Amino acid sequence: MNTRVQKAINDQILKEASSSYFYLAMASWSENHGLNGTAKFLYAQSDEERFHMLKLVKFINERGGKAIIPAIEQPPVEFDNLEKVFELLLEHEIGVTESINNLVDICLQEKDYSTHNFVQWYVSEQLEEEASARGILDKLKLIDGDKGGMYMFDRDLEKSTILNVPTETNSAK
Ligand code: OFO
Repeated sequence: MNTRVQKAINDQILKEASSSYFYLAMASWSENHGLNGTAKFLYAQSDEERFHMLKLVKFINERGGKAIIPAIEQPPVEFDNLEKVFELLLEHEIGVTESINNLVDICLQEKDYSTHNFVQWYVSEQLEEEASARGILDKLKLIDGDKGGMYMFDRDLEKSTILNVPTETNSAK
């Protein structure tokens, strides 16, 4: 496997693993603040990021390269409020998009077209994830801390998580 591409994918493994841990910390914080629907959503996001990581690990290994399972920094324990949680999540996803774009660039520079093709899945995934985080943040801004609004928000997020539970056909996500 091209060593520069392999190094860039290994860097991405760390990013996806850190995302998974970051969202796990957010899920746990939400659960401790009575936001059970939000916690369910964030636990599912955390699982999704772990899957993104795993997909990269397998991609490298199946091509005769060597995937590196990285050490992960401890994520925060406390968050100011729920709006802050989703602001951080969006900021984080924007950073992940940048690093996916960088990976695409490296594939093109190295003329590694099969990895380039594989990485396109992450390009579309990032579009979806950023849009979802922006949508949630817009709702939270509208609610502006109103208790009734927060109750409905939490319930709606739980419903959307149940609807998006992976099935046999969409488990490639
Ligand atoms: Fe949302 O970061 Fe993975 O790809």
